[in-house]
Amino acid sequence: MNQHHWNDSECLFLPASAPDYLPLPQLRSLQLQRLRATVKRCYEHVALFRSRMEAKGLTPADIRTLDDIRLLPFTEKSDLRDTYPFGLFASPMSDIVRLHASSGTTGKPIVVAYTQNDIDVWKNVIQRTFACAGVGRGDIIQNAYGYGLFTGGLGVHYGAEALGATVIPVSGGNTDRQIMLMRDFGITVICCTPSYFLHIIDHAEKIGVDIRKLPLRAGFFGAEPWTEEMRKRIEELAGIKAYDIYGLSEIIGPGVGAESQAQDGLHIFEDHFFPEIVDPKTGESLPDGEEGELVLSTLSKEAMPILRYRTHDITSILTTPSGCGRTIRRIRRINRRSDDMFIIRGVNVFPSQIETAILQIEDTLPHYLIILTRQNNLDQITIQVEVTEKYFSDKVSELQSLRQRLAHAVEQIIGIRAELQLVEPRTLARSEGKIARVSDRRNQPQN
Ligand code: DLL
Repeated sequence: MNQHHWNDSECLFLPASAPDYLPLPQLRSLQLQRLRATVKRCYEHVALFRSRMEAKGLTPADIRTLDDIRLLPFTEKSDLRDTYPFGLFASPMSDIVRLHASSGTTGKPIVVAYTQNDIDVWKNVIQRTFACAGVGRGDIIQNAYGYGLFTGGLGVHYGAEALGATVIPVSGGNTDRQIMLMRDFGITVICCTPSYFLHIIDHAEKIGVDIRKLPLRAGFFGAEPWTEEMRKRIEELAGIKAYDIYGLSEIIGPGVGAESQAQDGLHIFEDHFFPEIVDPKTGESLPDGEEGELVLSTLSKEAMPILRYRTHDITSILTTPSGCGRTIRRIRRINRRSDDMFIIRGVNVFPSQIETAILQIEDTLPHYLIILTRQNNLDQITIQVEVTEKYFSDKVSELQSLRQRLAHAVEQIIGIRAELQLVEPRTLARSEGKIARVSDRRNQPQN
């Protein structure tokens, strides 16, 4: 192997995906060089990072190896809130070309910033996301992620254009129009949340459009957790390949990681984002292969570099090489967050476990809602699931038996009995963006 050293200016002359295949020593040396520059930038330009490092007696010169990243303090979502709006910026506003913000369910949103270089990196990682799945020039991409302050729409948009594909900036919502465009424009690739795509599939069927007969061949689904069982359902129902795309605003937006055609985990574009796994309780670093919380550091961000960001997303770094030959590391599909978990009668439950259980049973539709209530001081869990039409015309006994099979499948996975309510198709609320799968009514007054 030649000992050529990677250098940023060469990006311009190489295919966008070249860093995906770097020999590991080169990748690690590039990461170290960029980590050291990032730490220096944080220390010199961001008061919060400097004071945290000083409190630990650290200066940028203490980061000598990649493992030294563990010496650095963590960054939490609350740090972004506490420094609202611009307190973590490491560039003057005159160098910042774009701001995005999270919707923020409570109080102020989280604000994130980009220089032109940051936007170029974002384009690069989205190009690599699409390239991972064999999508490129000639593809017609319907981008149904929300445009606006959310990073999904514009983030995917510019990368798709840079790829040379045709982009339809439709944004989320107006499902009739989504389906019309898909058919009339010969869309080959769709990007949206998995829950919104389920709604599109369902609505298409209702208005008599067979998605399976359209040129659509791939979808890039992310921004919310979804399971392997959901992937199977989507691929079968729509006759496409369903790829997982991961990202978060604090790090860049979509494009932190993506699946390749091997569909064997998400490649982290680790020349720009350094992944670690830590024990969510103790913050202790865990070795590759072990499950824990994903912690990410940006390696090339200028406007808002972040050190060791606690994502709360639970995964592990995969240790076997990918079938696609990329050398950058992969993480397992993220189907839960440490703060998604709810506790029912002392048992820890994640919504994804319930999704896995109910989708194993044929005749369920991939639309469900988990409702938590409290009766006489005892927590109850009710799962509403849509099931195919035929159950509502057939004998009641069949509905009963399906209900029992579902209750059993759920109990097998979560260890406690849930109340199953089978409902007719299209009765549960649909989402055009991120869906809320759990309705926690435990603190509501009982009637
Ligand atoms: O959701 C960015 C994005 C847009 C990703 C479009 C993919 C596609 P945030 O709104 O900041 O950013 O939400 C980030 O969403 O920490 C995860 O908990 C969750 N998430 C994102 N992608 C996935 C995925 C965008 N593929 C938070 N699987 C993250 C599971 C995901 N969870």
